[in-house]
Amino acid sequence: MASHVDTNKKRGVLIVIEGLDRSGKSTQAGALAARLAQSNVPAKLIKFPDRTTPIGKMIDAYLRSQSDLDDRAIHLLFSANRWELATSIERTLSEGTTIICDRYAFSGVVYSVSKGLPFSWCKSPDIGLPAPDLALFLDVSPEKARERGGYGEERYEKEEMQKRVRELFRKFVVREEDAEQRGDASKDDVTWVQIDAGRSLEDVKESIWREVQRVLEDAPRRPLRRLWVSH
Ligand code: DGP
Repeated sequence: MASHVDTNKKRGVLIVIEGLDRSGKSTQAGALAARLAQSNVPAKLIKFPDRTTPIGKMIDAYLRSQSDLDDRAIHLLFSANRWELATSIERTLSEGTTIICDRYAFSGVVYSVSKGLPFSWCKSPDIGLPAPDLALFLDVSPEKARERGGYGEERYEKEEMQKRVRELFRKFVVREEDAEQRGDASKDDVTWVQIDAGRSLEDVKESIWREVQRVLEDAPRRPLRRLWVSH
């Protein structure tokens, strides 16, 4: 972590919100940012992919099917887009500001594995990123997503793809819970919470807030970890 940091200051907490398209991720991320502000917790909302950077613009063109790229090449671009912001994420956290991150490396893995790339290959470029203190998986059924107006026009917004993505997100959650129960030292050390995002906006907000209050209490006492690095 950066050397200019005031060591008496409590660090911010890295909260990642993951989920399918139409799960309400971005709405909930915004609502959480507002609630943190009301509670006088300094917080910043970020989103991946960040389509404003040069790499982000290539990703945007790919997602809108304006360009075609090899599956591995686009995977690496999504990862590079996260690495572009890694230093600024660390600095922000060390200055005491909490970050709410709309999608992260787990999206990176599940969307590419859904296309047939190997799981461990997909994880490798993101190894060492700042690890979230809490990862929330907003789970919504394809039926619910359809009720909400279905998917949009972008490349991955197809029901078959979304079903595979959902199963893979669930595997992240279950694998970590199993490892926790076995006391497996090689576990990822990411605290996953699955949230039923098929409920009302208010109910989902309350569930998220409960989890966030807990992590705001606990996480600043321990150093920020690195993603998928054995500790
Ligand atoms: P969003 O802006 O949250 O709607 O995300 C755009 C799309 O990109 C969405 O279908 C999910 C997908 N996506 C997000 N992150 C990644 C990633 O790291 N890798 C891949 N392959 N897809 C991603």
